[in-house]
Amino acid sequence: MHRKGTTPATLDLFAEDTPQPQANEQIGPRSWVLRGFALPWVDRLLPALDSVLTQAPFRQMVTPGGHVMSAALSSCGRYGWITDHQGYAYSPIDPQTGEPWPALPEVFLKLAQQASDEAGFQDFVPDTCLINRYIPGAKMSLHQDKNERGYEWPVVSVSLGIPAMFLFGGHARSDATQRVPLFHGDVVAWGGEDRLRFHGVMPIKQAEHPQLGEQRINFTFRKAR
Ligand code: MD3
Ligand code: FE
Repeated sequence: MHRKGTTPATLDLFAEDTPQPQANEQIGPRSWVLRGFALPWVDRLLPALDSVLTQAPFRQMVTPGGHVMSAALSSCGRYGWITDHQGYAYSPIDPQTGEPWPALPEVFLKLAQQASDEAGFQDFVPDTCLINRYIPGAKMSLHQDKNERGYEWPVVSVSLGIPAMFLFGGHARSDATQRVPLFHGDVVAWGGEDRLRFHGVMPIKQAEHPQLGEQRINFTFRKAR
């Protein structure tokens, strides 16, 4: 390996042992995958997540149609996303504890803001973070995020743990979907004309992550109100 001394014939910027900054991947006009963006944050995210889950444990919720969601959910921030036989809603109170949701940890907020800046959405101040936990076999059917009061703010999603195949559709449920693999540390941010695109998560394949074990955890930051 040519490191010092004479002038190299070719720069070794792309040597195998040189970690490459990963290019942001554009998956829609205003939708970006920021590969590995959350990796430097993980060691601060996990203790904050533990604290949130102590106050608001994961639970499985029922959809208005009477189906039990395969992902287990919790929330933090001023509002939490809930579903029951009555419908989907944002609530300032966790119905399971009768208490307000845990505050949005500072490290969650800072990560969401840095990621939204990177994707071209300035001044995003989320007031809710939905936390989804997938075990192998769990999925999320194609849907739109439309329980928020307005759609002028982006959505930022952080993937941790075992991989998922994300489905990115169009504005009609029947539109073709792109499949986007999401790995530990990847962040997806989308807004503007892409804000109401259909999306979902294919059934999670069995795998084990060294830090998180047999699970995938996703944070979804939104402005509900
Ligand atoms: C939409 N959760 O909770 S959003 C949800 O992996 C939800 O748990 C997903 O959808 C999950 O409502 C993460 C990921 C996402 C990524 C890119 C999109 C949704 C998108 C682009 C356009 C529209
Ligand atoms: Fe969604």
